[in-house]
Amino acid sequence: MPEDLANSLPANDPVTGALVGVVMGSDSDWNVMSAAAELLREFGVPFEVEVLSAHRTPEKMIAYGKSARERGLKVIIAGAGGAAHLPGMLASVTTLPVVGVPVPLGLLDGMDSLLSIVQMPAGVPVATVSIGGAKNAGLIAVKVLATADESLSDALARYAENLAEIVEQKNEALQA
Ligand code: RP5
Repeated sequence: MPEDLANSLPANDPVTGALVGVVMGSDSDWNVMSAAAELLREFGVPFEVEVLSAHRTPEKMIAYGKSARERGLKVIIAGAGGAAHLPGMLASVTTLPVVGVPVPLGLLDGMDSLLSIVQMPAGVPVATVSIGGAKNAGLIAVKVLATADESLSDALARYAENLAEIVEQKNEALQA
């Protein structure tokens, strides 16, 4: 793992017993992908973080995808920018759900990333979130895990209630 990425990881980032793999094509994607890690940490979901490139480290990427289920992962969140082939290639070698995060780069505002992740052929789905939508990718992973975990389901309900409360507080502030 690149040193600057390692340095920016949460101090209590759990590496063993991970249920979610947060992977990205480059350490330069971390400024976007860290939102997924933060969300998972907020819900207490063990996760791992890895840089894997469909183009620069293709064999490592395939090995990661092929071993993910047997290593205990339940969901993979994959972010990439530009010719963003990482999520789709991982989806092609694992039965786990893959959530794709289009990372915006400098020139095309992330439309290139979005289209190259979302336009998968029938039979090989990637659950694609919005451009830069790593937080929602984390929430989708939590929701998948919550199908078999009542405490996570309760935590998601509290999260939704909190969102509603924030809206009400903003409404009250507008009336003041
Ligand atoms: C993609 O190329 C990565 O996911 C990243 O978004 C983009 C640029 O990578 P770097 O040149 O910054 O390493 O594969």
